[in-house]
Amino acid sequence: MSIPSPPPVVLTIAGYDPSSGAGITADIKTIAAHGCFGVSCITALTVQSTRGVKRTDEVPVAYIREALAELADDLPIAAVHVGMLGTGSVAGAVAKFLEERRLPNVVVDPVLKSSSGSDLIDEDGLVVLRTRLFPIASIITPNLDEAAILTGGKADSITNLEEMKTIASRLHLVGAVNVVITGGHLPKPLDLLSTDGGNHMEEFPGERIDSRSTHGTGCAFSTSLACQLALGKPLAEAVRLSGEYVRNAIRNADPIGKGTGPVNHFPS
Ligand code: PXL
Repeated sequence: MSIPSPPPVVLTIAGYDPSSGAGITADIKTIAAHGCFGVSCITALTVQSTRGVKRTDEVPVAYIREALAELADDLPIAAVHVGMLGTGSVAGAVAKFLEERRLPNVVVDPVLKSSSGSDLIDEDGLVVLRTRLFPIASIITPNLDEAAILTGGKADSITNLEEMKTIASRLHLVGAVNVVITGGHLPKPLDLLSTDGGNHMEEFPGERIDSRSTHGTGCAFSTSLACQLALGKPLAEAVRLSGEYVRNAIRNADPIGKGTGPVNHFPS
């Protein structure tokens, strides 16, 4: 008889979306759907629904510091997902935690704005993201707009594969070790994985899915990636599986709310 092994513990460090489409409560659903055990640290509060973000509030930095230390002292964390950080002081506390603890499989989703256009990080936070979190991340997962803005460009400026490749190379120069740019909004959806300083690039074709239920796709992709890495999948395979996970979650979503509905992490 084999001894049952406990599921990998995945830590998500992210903001709170009360509607559970994005943020920490959605991440916990993603982690559970992968058979992992989710633990979390809230970085910011938002008031939002499927109709968009109405307000954001800070969480005390001392709370974040202590919550992260308590979890890391107790649990064998197999992967970390970092989402919305809100401010420079929060981002700094998260960076210090990751620099000191050197946890494996750190997936940093550089969340800049909500899909409804609200800023989810301040200018100081952006600096911490680029200078401290990118170098310590196993992989970063910007979408097209985030990738453009993080390299000094403008939203909506990346429209094809060649531009994605150029921007991925620039993200390595900014300090990222591995990069996956998610291109779900391209006419021909596609994710681009860039490793080895940009010397190796791999394309992962997606699929256009006509749906209003796309709230939380970025969180779902990056958290799924953390789970796949925690489960021991090689990076390229983990990226492919995360893309599939998100498409399946969109395809099986029920129409919930008056705006952009949440994806479904538990299709029946
Ligand atoms: O999708 C980005 C995102 C991440 N985290 C939180 C959010 C959002 C978008 O609204 O609210 C908490």
